[in-house]
Amino acid sequence: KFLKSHTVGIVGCPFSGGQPRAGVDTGPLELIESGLVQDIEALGWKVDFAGADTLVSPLVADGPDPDIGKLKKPRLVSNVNKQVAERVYKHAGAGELTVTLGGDHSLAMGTVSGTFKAHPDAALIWIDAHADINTPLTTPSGNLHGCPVSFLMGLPGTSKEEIPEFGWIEPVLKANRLVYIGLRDIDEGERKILKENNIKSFTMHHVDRYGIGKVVDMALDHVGRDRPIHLSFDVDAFDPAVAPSTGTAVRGGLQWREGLCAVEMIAETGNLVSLDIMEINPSISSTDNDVKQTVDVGRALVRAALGETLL
Ligand code: Z70
Ligand code: MN
Ligand code: MN
Ligand code: MN
Repeated sequence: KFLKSHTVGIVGCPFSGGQPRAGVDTGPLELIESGLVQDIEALGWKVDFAGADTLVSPLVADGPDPDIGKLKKPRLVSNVNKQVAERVYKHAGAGELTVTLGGDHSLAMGTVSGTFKAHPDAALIWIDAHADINTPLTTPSGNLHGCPVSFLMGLPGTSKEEIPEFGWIEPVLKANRLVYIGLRDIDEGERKILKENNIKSFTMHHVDRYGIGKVVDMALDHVGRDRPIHLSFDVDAFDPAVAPSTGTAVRGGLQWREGLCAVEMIAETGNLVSLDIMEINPSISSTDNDVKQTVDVGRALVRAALGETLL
């Protein structure tokens, strides 16, 4: 409905600067090397990907980058995301379905900016253990992967006047176009923001209570079933037993089929225009199988998003 060609544009983002743990920058290459491109082609899509050696770069600081208030590596995160926004827009503006491989979740500043530039009426579905809606004023950690949504909404503390370093980010996201699924680790300041802005949030309590199918139906009803969808999926939404190789695993998460069912239902709308797979960290594992399992679930999410069904 909203795509001009049956083509997937892949944006690889080997970036870890939005959080403290090394290794999440190797997530994209692990996904590519696992056979993700072949998976996508086997589902009948063309792939627009410049190659693993041209993942968005350079993802390093090009000068001193002192904290701004509590925010860590602010210029680095901003500069990287500005590049990511341009790359995503290039694909989305050409009518491709964009798949961005992270990298930490601060990258959603760029992916959502790029998607919404091409699809201003889009909705954002955020599947995550965390709300990632801290502002520069509320963040307890200063880690920018906990903040992307506040910048996209233009919440207090994120304006050009208050923090010109992020002035390129337009406040494209309205509260009623955002819905969360899977939340279970929310900071006090975030809780207040979610309530004050009436942001629809399906926590793990709702998943337990209603089941994932009903939750996704309610989420789609809330944002509207006839607009483009950007799905930003943080693999820590899964239970640590399903996706162990991630920086902030929180117990009590989605089971394998619950996460995939959610993505299958979103794919079924035919409205998906952009997908993020974020926070796979191949450096975090306690058994030999942890990385493979986490990469496998990431690949399975992409296939589900592109129309793979069980039958
Ligand atoms: C916390 C913060 C976060 C992911 C951790 C944690 C945020 N709310 N996001 N792991 N993916 O630091 O703002
Ligand atoms: Mn393209
Ligand atoms: Mn996240
Ligand atoms: Mn998270």
